[in-house]
Amino acid sequence: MSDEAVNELSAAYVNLTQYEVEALDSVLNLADGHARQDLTPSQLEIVQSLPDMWIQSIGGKLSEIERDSALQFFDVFGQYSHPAPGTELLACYSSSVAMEIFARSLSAEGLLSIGLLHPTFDNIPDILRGVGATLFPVEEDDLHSRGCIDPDVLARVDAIFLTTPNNPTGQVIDAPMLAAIARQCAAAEVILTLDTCFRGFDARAQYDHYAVLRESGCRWVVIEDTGKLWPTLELKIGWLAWSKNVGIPVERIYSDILLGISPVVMKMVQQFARDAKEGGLHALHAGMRENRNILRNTLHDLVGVDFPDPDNRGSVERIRFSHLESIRVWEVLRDRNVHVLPCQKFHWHRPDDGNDTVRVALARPAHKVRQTAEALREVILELG
Ligand code: EGV
Repeated sequence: MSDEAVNELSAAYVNLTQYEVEALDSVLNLADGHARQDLTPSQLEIVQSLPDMWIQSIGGKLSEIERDSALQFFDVFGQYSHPAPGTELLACYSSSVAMEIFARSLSAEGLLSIGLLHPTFDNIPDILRGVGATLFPVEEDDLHSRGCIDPDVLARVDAIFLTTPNNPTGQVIDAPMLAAIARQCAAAEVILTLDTCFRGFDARAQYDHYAVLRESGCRWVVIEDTGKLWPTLELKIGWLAWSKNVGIPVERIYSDILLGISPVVMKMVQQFARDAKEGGLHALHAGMRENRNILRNTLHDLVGVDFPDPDNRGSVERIRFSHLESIRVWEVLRDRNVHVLPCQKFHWHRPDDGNDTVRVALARPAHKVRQTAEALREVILELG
């Protein structure tokens, strides 16, 4: 394909979500990172008890329902320091809504220079730019080889925004590195923001982040998500947590947008988190491992095909081609009603970095991952 044709094809789509929307009605939708695997038997029981949760919620004390839900969720993922004195927590309809509230809170204080991880899912730069922010890339490879933020970036910004585990690479910021970054942010008086939406998939991301953040004394915001984990048909919570000393009006902006989310959803999240603790998390990790193996094993012998994220344990996997344009692979697959994502738009600062990769969602029934992998194999051989 000519450069022109490639640019034309990807310019026809404004963002990654547009590709995802196009895939929603397809049987082989491996585009979006939402959870679409089958319910386990014990999860199905929770779904069947939703009418009871509805009735129990009527007249229930909202603050207690919210506290119990948060405690169960933070506990199962190792965030034992939460809640702690000096911290706040509010529930949003989704993590993107939480990010929007965070972004507007920054802008209310004129804090509009933000260092953002590169690459990462493109609705994050879009939300931040939507409130007028100027973005500075925090290059992921550089971040991990340094073990901290580039001082040149740190000096320019009011806030740092990092996704861990990252989407789509799966890279995790470990505890020593988080401590180093938090100390840097404390010293530079920069707000440290973490998006931990994919935390649940990776035990390496389940050390107690809130203890590290508190220890550092930095000002921080964390966005947690229940939406990527469990197949709950878009019923989910984006938790927005922050340190009381954060210095931006998070609570006021939240109140402009939301009074609160449904107690039914809070109770549902609590039950899915309890189930995760009682074996569901183990099953979730095993399911992702199985699907990742299916994809890798189906394609591993093809010349010019590799997997750039060997350590990724998240619910998405990138595939890289030495000799093919990702947009062409995406297009031919789409014409067969098989949907994945071309990766250009994850690279919000340098889209060409994604010319050779596609992302495949793994939170699907195994047979759909297998059929998609087989279709990918055919397409790669045909185009090659
Ligand atoms: C992924 C899409 C938007 C996002 C999907 C995602 N949400 N656009 N508000 O949830 O990796 O596919 O994160």
